[in-house]
Formats: sequence, C-alpha cells, structure tokens
Amino acid sequence: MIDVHYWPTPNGWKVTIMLEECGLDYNIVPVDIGGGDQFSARFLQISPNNRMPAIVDHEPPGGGAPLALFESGAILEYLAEKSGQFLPAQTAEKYKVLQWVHWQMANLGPMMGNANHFKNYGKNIADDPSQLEYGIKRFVGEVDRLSGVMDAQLSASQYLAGNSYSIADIITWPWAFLLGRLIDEEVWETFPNLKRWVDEVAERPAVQAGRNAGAELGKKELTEAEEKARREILFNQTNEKVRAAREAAAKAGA
Ligand SMILES: N[C@@H](CCC(=O)N[C@@H](CS)C(=O)NCC(=O)O)C(=O)O
Repeated sequence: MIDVHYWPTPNGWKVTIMLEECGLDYNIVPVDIGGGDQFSARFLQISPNNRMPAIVDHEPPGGGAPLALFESGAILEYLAEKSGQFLPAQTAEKYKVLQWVHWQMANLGPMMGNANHFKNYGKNIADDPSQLEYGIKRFVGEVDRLSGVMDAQLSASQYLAGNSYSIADIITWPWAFLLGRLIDEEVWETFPNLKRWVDEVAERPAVQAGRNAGAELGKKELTEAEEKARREILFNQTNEKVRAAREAAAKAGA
C-alpha cells in the first residue's frame, strides 16, 4: 500500500492520476495546507520543504523499510519505475520523457502557480492593487510563452514527449487544463494543439479518477476570518515562521 500525503490541488492530482493510471493501491492521508498540516513534525520528516504531495511506499521494490518521497517529479519517476509504465526503458526515449518532466517542474508549475497567486490571491493580500501589476505581467506573460512551447510540441506529436502517453503528460496535464480558468477561455483559440491534447487526456478514466480523488477535502465553506487565517499560513512564510512551526510541532509531538 502507498500512503499519499495529499490535498486536492494540481500538484496533488499529478500523483493520484499516476497511481490510478498504474493501477496501484493507495491511501490518502489529508494534508490541509491552509490549516497548517504541512508543518507537523510527522509530515516534515517525509517532506522537509513543507509542501505536499509526498508518498510513503510500504512495499518498495526489493523489500526493506518503507520509502518516503517528496517532490511530484521524483514521485512520478519512482512510480513509473516501480510499475514499469509510462517511462520508456530505452535511454534516448527515457530522457525525451524526463526532459519534459523537468520542464514542467521548473517552468509551467512555478509560473502558473505565481500567475495564479498574483491574479487571484494577491488582491486579498496586497495593500495596494498596483503592487500586483508587474507580477501579473511577468507571470501571465511566462504562462503565455510556455503555452506556446507546449502548443508547438503538440503540433508535431500526439503527446508531449512523442507518440506515447507518458509521465510527461501526467505531470503537465493537471496544470495545463487550468489555463482557460487562469487566463480566459479564449486562450484555447491561440493554442489549438494544446487544447486537442488537454481534451484527449481529460477523457482517460484514470485522469478523471485521480482528479476527483479526495475532492470533498477542499469543499468546506469558510468564513472570512477562516479564509484570512489560511492565507496567512499559505502566503506569509519565512524561515523564522517555518522554524517556529517546526519547533512547536515537535514539542507538541505532532
Ligand atoms: N515542486 C513541488 C511543489 C509542491 C507545492 O507547491 N505544493 C503546494 C500545494 S500545490 C503546497 O504544499 N503548499 C503548502 C505551503 O505553501 O505551505 C511538487 O511538485 O511537489
């Protein structure tokens, strides 16, 4: 059994989609990131960067102690290796896939995350809305550029890393399908190849199951005060605060 330390967000969906695609059994361990679960001593032992997703595989290949992993890219590579699926064995083909996996981790994920932050969350945080303008321009601009990179690639091949569905698609789709919501639905007219791929991947039963995993977790109605407290936890992290949370959690034995 694999424990998935998880909250229903694009980075979380990457892992549940992969587990569904591979047909591996898993158990969701909720990490309420707005409530501060990512600072519990137990979670920080698995994921020292206080971010989910993370996994603990109680039956790693070859036996031995349970294997804990954080960072969705490493998790997908591990599950691909464990299941022998979605990552070719042959060197050239394998690295064709891995370059796109690393591309997503270093580019699309962080840029879309920051674009979303400035466009959608920033207005509740910044004292003056004009503080947001440069952030929006920079990160929405990067998302636009990266969408063009994917569109060009998908004009030449069915999937991101060639003509086979792979972990490059599994890791990229949970962000890419949100482009319309982040920018506006007209964005798809500019990137028709990307749209074709987003729609095709969305049809996969495992993608639908992984995307719906733990959906109920994020659905609680919140008061304005609760929303504010969650924003404070998520968007006001410094080394000092993280260290204090670590120490408090360790003292409480959490
Ligand atoms: N590079 C990491 C990013 C993970 C990440 O940013 N997770 C967010 C939710 S999508 C999180 O756990 N946030 C908690 C926090 O900001 O404290 C990965 O791909 O695993």
